[in-house]
Amino acid sequence: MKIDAAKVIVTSPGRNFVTLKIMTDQGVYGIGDATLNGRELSVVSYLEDHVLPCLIGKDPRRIEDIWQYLYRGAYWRRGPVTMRAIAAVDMALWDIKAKMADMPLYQLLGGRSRDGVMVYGHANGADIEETVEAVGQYIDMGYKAIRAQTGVPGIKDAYGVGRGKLFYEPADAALPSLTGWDTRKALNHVPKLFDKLRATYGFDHHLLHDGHHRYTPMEAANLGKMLEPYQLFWLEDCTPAENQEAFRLVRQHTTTPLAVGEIFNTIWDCKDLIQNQLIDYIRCTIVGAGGITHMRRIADLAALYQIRTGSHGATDLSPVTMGCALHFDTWVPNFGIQEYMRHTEETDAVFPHDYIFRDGLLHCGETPGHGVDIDEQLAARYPYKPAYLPVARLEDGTMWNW
Ligand code: GCO
Ligand code: MG
Repeated sequence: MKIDAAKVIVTSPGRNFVTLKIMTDQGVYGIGDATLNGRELSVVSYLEDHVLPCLIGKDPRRIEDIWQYLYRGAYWRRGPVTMRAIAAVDMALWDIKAKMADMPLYQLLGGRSRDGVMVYGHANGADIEETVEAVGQYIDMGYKAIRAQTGVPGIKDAYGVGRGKLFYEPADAALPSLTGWDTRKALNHVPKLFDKLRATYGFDHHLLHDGHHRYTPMEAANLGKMLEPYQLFWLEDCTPAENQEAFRLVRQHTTTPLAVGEIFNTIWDCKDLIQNQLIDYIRCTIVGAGGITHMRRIADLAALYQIRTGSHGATDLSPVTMGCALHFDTWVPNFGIQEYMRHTEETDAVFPHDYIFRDGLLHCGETPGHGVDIDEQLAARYPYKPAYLPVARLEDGTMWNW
């Protein structure tokens, strides 16, 4: 069996997606996601110019060997572009293998560990009142877990405030738009949101919050402490993780569970945080961290320390990644939670899929493969549109972490 053709499809049904399709001489094909929000075309080039020529003629059943070939063989290891390209190939090859086995992907991974996948949705609002209302809507829809973000008085476009009720799409302009940040104001305001949420809805639902890399370690520790009475499921990306020792400082001061990993690319980014038990949830995802093959290694390492998974699932991860993630989540023993930001109807139409939301859980389907396809004709109707993530500056103009 041989890979006889492969192509990269760029489409923008409301937002940009980069998709890899690998074809074989036996007529079976596989689909992978290679989307890197705001830097999409770099992965297109990496795949088209440097990966696809090496794939033609290879046996698609040798998933592990192809992974190692692309990782070790590049010499230049790791990084978001390389690892997304590898992830896309890996997803497509697992799709092919599962189709050939005539099984849904989770069966090949080891079978079902749970009935469905607990997801969290994004509730946000311009102020506390709006966010409280948005959380109520998710509760009414059956969600068991909800991430809550709110606008902060005095901060221009604080992180996490979307434009629609169910959708939050930060990559919103042809050049990066300017947002503001002020830690003092946020620290004054965020605990009030959770106070109000618990007073309104009680403690039956899981609540989450994303710090989006904005706080210094000591500020993050302070926030974690202030949030303790509200029993969060997790506080996410409370401080940047380049210096992983930063999490030790946060950890020493708070029992609020910590989650990190959406911008990590390999197990090496996770290793020290996991082995030193500085986090509770590892949030890498299939597209960001080298595909299913590599995510299994990360999850297994985390399991040794009772750390659970919490896959990133923002709208910039295409339905292809969501499909793969749900098969992974259905199998992985140390599953924690899956982020679920709904895609628009246009996106869902371009990527026909068999996963469904029911009673607060997402369920992967039983179609052989990962269960997500691409409608190429429809995709062609939505050409690429440059779209950047925002940048953030402090009040005095200093650049900050968006
Ligand atoms: C999340 C994330 C996203 C990112 C986005 C960037 O937790 O969902 O922080 O909203 O900002 O994926 O492309
Ligand atoms: Mg996040």
